[in-house]
Formats: sequence, C-alpha cells, structure tokens
Amino acid sequence: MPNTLTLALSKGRIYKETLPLLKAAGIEPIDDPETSRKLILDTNQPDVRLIIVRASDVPSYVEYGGADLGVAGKDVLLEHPHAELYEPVDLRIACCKLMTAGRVDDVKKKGRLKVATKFVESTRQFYAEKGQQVDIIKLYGSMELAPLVGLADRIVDVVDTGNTLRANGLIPMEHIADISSRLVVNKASMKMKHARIQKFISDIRGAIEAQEND
Ligand code: PRT
Ligand code: MG
Repeated sequence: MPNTLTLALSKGRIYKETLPLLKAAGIEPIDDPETSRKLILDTNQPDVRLIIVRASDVPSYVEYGGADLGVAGKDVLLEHPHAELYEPVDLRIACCKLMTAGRVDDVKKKGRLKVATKFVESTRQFYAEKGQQVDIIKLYGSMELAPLVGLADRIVDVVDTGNTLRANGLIPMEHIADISSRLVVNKASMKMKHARIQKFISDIRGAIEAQEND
C-alpha cells in the first residue's frame, strides 16, 4: 500500500523484544497478538501496521513485498543467502549463538558425521569451511531429539542458556555464529517510501541507543 508501512514480526521472543523498541519509536499496537487471533494489527500510528508471520517466513514476506519491513533472526537470514533485502539495523535483541552440539558421551566421534538441523545452509557452509564431509539431515524442529535416538551424531541449533541441550544430555561443541535479530527492508519500498522508512530506521536506532544507555 502506497502510504502505509507494514512491518512483519513473529510471535514470541521477537515480538516481545521488538515491542519496547517500537514503543520508544512512538509505535504501539492496538491488539496483542498473543491473545488476539488477528494477523494484521493496527497501531496507534495510522500509517503503520504489523503483520504476524512465522519467524522463518519473515524474509519471504519482506523480499516479495508482503511487508515493507520485518524483524528476523540472523540465523533465519543466513538460510536465505540470496534474498534481495536490505539489512540496515542490528536490533541487538533475541541474542543467541548458532552452535553444533552432540551427546556428552560422543564427543570424540570419528568418521563421517550425520548432522541434523533446520539450519541447512549455515551447517553446509560451516563444515565446508572446515573441509569436513558430513551428511546433513533437514529437520523442522526438536533437533535435540535426533542424537538421542541415533538419527544423527550432531545437531546445529541456536543456543541461549544451553538448558535445553543439558536437559537432553547434550553439550554445545563448536560456535558457528553470534545471532541477533535484524531489521530487514524491501528494496522497492526503500526507494518508493524512502523518507518514511529512513525516519522509521532513525527512530529505531535512537530507541536501541536509549535502551542501551538505561
Ligand atoms: O517456533 P517457530 O518454529 O515458529 O519459529 P522459531 O523457533 O524460529 O521462532 P522463535 O520465536 O522460537 O525464535 C525466533 C528467533 O529468536 C530465532 O530465529 C533466533 O534468532 C532467536 N532466538 C534467541 C532463539 C533463542 N534465543 C532460543 N533459545 N530461538 C530459539 N531458541 C530455542 C533454543 O533452540 C532452545 O530450543 O529456545 C530453546 C531454549 O534455549 P536455551 O538454550 O536457553 O535452553
Ligand atoms: Mg520456536
């Protein structure tokens, strides 16, 4: 839409951690997506609306113009290496690490590894850079289960406290990347709505700085 800004967010931690930044930038949603079934949320600013999508769908919505802007984890963006997107701001929220992990009793596994992950692109690149041949098994969730039932020797997943790994007898092994969420922008929107988007970006940058000086 010509004069509105549509921002794509996922429910859960990204929504929760983006909200204070939006608020500091003067944008407040009228409905709460955790309780409302609406997928399009109006805000107190008549020209800004939020859409609620799956975390892994944010790059597609923004690349193909379903949204002008979005917030996506770097882990998700790394899975879309050819996406035509601008990534102007590191929001420094939803921080975690992309890591390999495996069973405590299987640290010295020799031979070709089977690696289960939903992060196929990052995993392929990580092992290729090490010159290590592996078999990658694509999963969509609950990666921690794979080594426990013999589906895989290793997983690649995002880790915050490591509690989920530990609770399943797994330990983090190699650090692949530091992850935080990024503001992404549709390329055509950046041209067509340049002034409005630049204002949004500078408001958000101001909100991040204010939060860090708290
Ligand atoms: O849930 P859905 O399949 O729809 O998508 P999603 O799991 O990708 O979304 P969501 O909302 O869970 O995560 C959104 C983004 O948050 C991710 O893309 C990451 O960039 C970021 N993030 C930050 C995390 C975590 N921290 C995190 N801890 N994403 C997932 N986790 C998982 C972790 O894998 C473990 O299963 O949360 C669990 C708890 O982590 P520990 O290490 O504290 O136990
Ligand atoms: Mg999740």
